[in-house]
Amino acid sequence: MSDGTIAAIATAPGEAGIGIVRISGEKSIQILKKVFKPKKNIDIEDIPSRKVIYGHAIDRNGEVLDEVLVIIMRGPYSYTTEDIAEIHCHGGIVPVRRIMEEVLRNGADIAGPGEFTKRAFLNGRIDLAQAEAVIDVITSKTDMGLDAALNQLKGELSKEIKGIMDKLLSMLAHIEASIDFPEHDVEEITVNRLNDMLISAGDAIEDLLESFEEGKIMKDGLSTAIIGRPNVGKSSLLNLLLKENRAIVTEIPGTTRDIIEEYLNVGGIPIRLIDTAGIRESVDIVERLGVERTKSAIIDSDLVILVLDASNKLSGDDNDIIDLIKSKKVIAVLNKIDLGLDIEDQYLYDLFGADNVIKMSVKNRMGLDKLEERIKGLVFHGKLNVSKNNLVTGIRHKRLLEKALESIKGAVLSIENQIPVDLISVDIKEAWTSLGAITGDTVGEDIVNEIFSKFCIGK
Ligand SMILES: Nc1nc2c(ncn2[C@@H]2O[C@H](COP(=O)(O)OP(=O)(O)OP(=O)(O)O)[C@@H](O)[C@H]2O)c(=O)[nH]1
Ligand SMILES: [Mg+2]
Repeated sequence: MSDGTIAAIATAPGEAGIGIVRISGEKSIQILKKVFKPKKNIDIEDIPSRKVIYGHAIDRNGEVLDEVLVIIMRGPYSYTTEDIAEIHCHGGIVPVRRIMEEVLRNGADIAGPGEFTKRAFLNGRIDLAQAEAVIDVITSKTDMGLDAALNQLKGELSKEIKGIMDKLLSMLAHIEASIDFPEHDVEEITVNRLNDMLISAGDAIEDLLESFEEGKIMKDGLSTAIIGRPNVGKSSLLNLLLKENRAIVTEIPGTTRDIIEEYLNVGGIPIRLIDTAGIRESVDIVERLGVERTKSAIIDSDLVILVLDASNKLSGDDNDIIDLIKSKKVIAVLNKIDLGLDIEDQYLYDLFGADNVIKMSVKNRMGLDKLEERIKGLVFHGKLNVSKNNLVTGIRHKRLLEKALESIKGAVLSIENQIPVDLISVDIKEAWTSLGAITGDTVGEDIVNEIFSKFCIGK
């Protein structure tokens, strides 16, 4: 059990319909008694769990701070498994702050980031993968990302991981038995059986690992950078894809100075679309910094849309940019085709593949369908495997799965080399420990703290 009673403003700062101050811990109801005066003459101790009560938040002199609704959720049937009290007031910065101050004055400590969820984990209500899913739900940028996070929150990923862990444990039990009864026959059977079980556990882990590429895109969107030299129509293309005038477009080269980022959905694929500053040698300091950001955006991107001016020959700047994106997945858009075709299109077909070169006129909305089709085609070979239940979306989970797989492969190799079975158990135990770090069974306090430090306050 965690100690102390914590409080936080659980809603985002700003003006809104309601704001919520949340209190969790032993003293929650005691503190509520001090800061809440119900309209009806009822004892706060008698308020049933999860019933909404109307009244006023008050300070120590009985002065009204705001008109509020209050809910008590008694442990263990609450988010943290502790007694929780929530005060719902008007959603302005001042009312929420006033009530929070009064709650702190009456003995609550300010909650750290994610401390409510951390308590839910430490008190055993959810495991670590589920706790991590909470932050993924809150920060989800796409519908698919939210669905994957909700699935993980339900415990589906944990169930699968725990299934593999149980298999590993039963292997360890087999090995124990073979050590206790070391007759030759027992050993033979155990080794064969062990080998099969290890391969099946390895396959299950590989399946999960394979889902990561997809899972990451679902969660973060396919990171797509629109790049090119100034004035070729990058921002115009962003606006066309978004169907709104998000970015400033002018005929002056060097219009976009900073990264512009928006989420959109292309044929079911979540995309994080990034418009960048046109790349060229420049003496302007602001423009030069913009170009630096463009270069980092290229490095971080999953896909690059290179925009070129179809009505002119490739310039030195174009060729420099082509050099920059050699190792990337690229779609080349030959824009301004309404002004004619003078660019070396054959050379570009050879360079990027004919399928990846698309002639467009953003001005006349020509070629958009083809571009969208191509984006779809490049991702998961055009078909999304959304039916799959468990997607691995977190890099922490991916690394641990890789580690577990490595240990299992080590064990299989040891069997092949006829290494004594009790030594093989070391690898199996390691695999079990790596998987356990996903669910939180085998994870240290420092890692737990690091995970929750990324949460927002009040969750
Ligand atoms: N004729 C023609 N003009 C276009 C087309 N697409 C964009 N333009 C024009 O090209 C100019 C530059 O467009 P932007 O979208 O601002 O170009 P950009 O690549 O973002 O430029 P920077 O931000 O300076 O790097 C504007 O005047 C657009 O109207 C097109 O398909 N045909
Ligand atoms: Mg621009």
